[in-house]
Amino acid sequence: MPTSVRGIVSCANHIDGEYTIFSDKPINVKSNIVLELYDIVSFDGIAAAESGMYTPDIITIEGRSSKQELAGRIAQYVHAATELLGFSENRKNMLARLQAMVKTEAVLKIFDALELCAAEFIQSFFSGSPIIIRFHNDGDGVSGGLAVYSAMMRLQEIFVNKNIFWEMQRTISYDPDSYINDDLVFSNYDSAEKPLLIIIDFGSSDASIPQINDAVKKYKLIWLDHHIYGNIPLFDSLQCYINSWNFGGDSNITAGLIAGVFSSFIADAGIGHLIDASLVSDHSTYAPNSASASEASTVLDFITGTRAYSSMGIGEIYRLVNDSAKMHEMYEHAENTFNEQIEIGLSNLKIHSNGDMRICTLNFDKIKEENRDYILPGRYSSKLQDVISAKYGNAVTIVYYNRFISVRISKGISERIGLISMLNGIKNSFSDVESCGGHAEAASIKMKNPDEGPLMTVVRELIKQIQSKAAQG
Ligand SMILES: [Mn+2]
Repeated sequence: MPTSVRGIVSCANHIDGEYTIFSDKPINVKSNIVLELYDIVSFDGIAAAESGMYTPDIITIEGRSSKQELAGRIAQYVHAATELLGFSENRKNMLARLQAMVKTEAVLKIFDALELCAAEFIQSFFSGSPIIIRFHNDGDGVSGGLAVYSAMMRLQEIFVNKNIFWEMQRTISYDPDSYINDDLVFSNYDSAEKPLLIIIDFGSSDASIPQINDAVKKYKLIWLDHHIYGNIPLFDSLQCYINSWNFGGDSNITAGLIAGVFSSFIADAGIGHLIDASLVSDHSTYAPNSASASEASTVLDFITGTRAYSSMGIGEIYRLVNDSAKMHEMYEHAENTFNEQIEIGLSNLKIHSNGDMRICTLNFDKIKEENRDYILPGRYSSKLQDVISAKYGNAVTIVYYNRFISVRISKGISERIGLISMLNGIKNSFSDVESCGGHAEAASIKMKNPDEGPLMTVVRELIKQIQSKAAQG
C-alpha cells in the first residue's frame, strides 16, 4: 500500500534528480520535477526494498521551510539514532579496550576529540549530505578506511545514504588533482549540512596547505592522521583534525587506530582486528603479537601496494578481510610474490659497502620486466631494506625507476646520516631534481625527467654523501 509522505528537502542531487527528504526520518526520493533545498514536499508512494528509494509520479511542492526548522528535525532524529546505535555503550567498550592497549594520556584526549567527530559524521550521514572518504594506499590507511566502512555499513542499515564516495589515495598530500575531483563531485549537490571530506593517514604536509585552505571554506573536514607536521598552529584551528602529535602522542598511535576508535562509536563489532592490522602494518610499539594481525597486515599492504589489485574497491576489500579462507589464500600468494620479487632484487643488487653499513642500489626495472603484478616501488624498497638489514645489520637501500629514487635507512644510523637535509642539499645543487620528501628512515627524490643520465648522477652523489657521513661516524 502506498503511504503518504510529507517532508523537507535536506539534500539535492541535481544531476540524477535524487533527493533526501526529511519527514520524521530521512528518505530517498527520485523526482521528475526539480526540487530545491528546504522545499516542503508531499507525495504518495512505496519505497523500493533495497535502496529505500521512492519514485512517485506526482510530487507536490507545498512551500518552503526554514533552515532552523530542518536543523531541529535532523537534530532530534540524530539524537534518537545515536541511542539506537548504542553510542554510549560502544563508547564505554572502546574506552576500556583502549586503556588496556595504549597506555598514554594522549589516547584519552584523542578519544574525546573523536567522539565529537563521530557525532559530526552521523549528522552529515543522516542529512543525506555527500561524503568522500580518502584513505592512504597502505596497510594502515586501508585498515582505517575499512573501519569507517564498517561504521558506514551499520548506518546504511538505518538509512541508505547514496552519496558516499571512496577513494584510495596514491599520494602523500591532499594534492590539487584530489581537490579538483572532490570539488567536482560536491558541486552536484545542495545540502543542508556542508559536504563532508574524510582524510585518513595522509596529507599532513606543506603540499596540502593550499587545497586544505580552500576546502575548509566549503566542506566539513574530518582528518585522521599520525604523520608529524611542523606547522601545527594552522591545522590546530581545524576542529576535526585529529593528528596524534597534536595530542601529545606520536606516530605509534596509527591512523588506523584513530579511525578505528572513530568508527567504534557507531559499530562496535569487527573493528578490533582492523586496528591490530594497522598497528602491525606501521610497526607501532602497540602492535599485538598475533599471527592473524600480521597476516591481515601483510595482505592489506600487498593488495594496496600491487599494481594488479589497484582496481579493488573498498567493498571488495571489506568482503575479503571478513573471509578467513580467502584471506589465508591471499596471504600465501602475497608471501610468495614478495619472496620471488625480493629474490630477483637481491640477485640484481649493486653493493657499495662501507665499514659498518651496507649501501645497496637496485634498478627497479629488473623487478618490473619479469612480473606482471609487481609491487609498487616504494613498498618494495621497504621490504628489500627489511631483508637486507636483517641479514647484514645497518643498511641503506636505494631503489630507482623512471623519475624516482627511493631511499631506505636503518633506524640505527638514520640520525648520523640526516637524510632529509641531505636530500634538500642535493635538490638545491642539481637542477634536474624536481622535489624530495619523506622522513629520516624513508624518503624519495623525484626528477624532472625520466632520463637515466641525470638520475644516475644523483644516485652516485647520494652514495658519495652517505659514505662520507658514514666515515664521519
Ligand atoms: Mn600510517
